[in-house]
Amino acid sequence: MVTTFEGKPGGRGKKIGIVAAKFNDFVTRRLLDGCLKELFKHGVRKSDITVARVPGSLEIPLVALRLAKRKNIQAVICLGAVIRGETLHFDLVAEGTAAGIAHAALASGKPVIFGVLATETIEQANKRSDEKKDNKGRDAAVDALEMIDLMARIK
Ligand code: INI
Repeated sequence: MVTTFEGKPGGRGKKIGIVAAKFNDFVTRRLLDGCLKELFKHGVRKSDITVARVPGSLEIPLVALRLAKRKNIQAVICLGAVIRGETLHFDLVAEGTAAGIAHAALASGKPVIFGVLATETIEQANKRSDEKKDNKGRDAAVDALEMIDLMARIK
């Protein structure tokens, strides 16, 4: 028999940290909004959510790890928007952020969810942070709840 583990995204009693970059705030505030609404929809209480705003995506990993190490936080959601400009900076920021967030998950042993957009254009970033349709912040909220449940099932 195959043993299969799968998490379900229940929000009741869940304690969540969110780290959201202020860089490209016109995108990240919509990601944060979508994320919060989705958490509330799943039954997460306002008082069980801690939000930290950081200057840019590269600052996300350090703060995500700090939050993930807190006893009263079960998962951290990272929100940012890296939009390609004319420089090499895009690759440095996008790759550094992704690697740092993965490190925060492994170093803390808790789910640290990658809700950072890396897009070629502003239009693509707008599309993936839409209030009504696609919203990566909303997806990240569901992923966090699902991962908390999955980790609890795999002892
Ligand atoms: N930070 C972002 O979140 N998105 C970007 O697109 C971006 N670009 O392109 O430069 C960006 N840079 C700032 C960076 O994350 C740090 O805040 C900064 O380098 C200070 O450490």
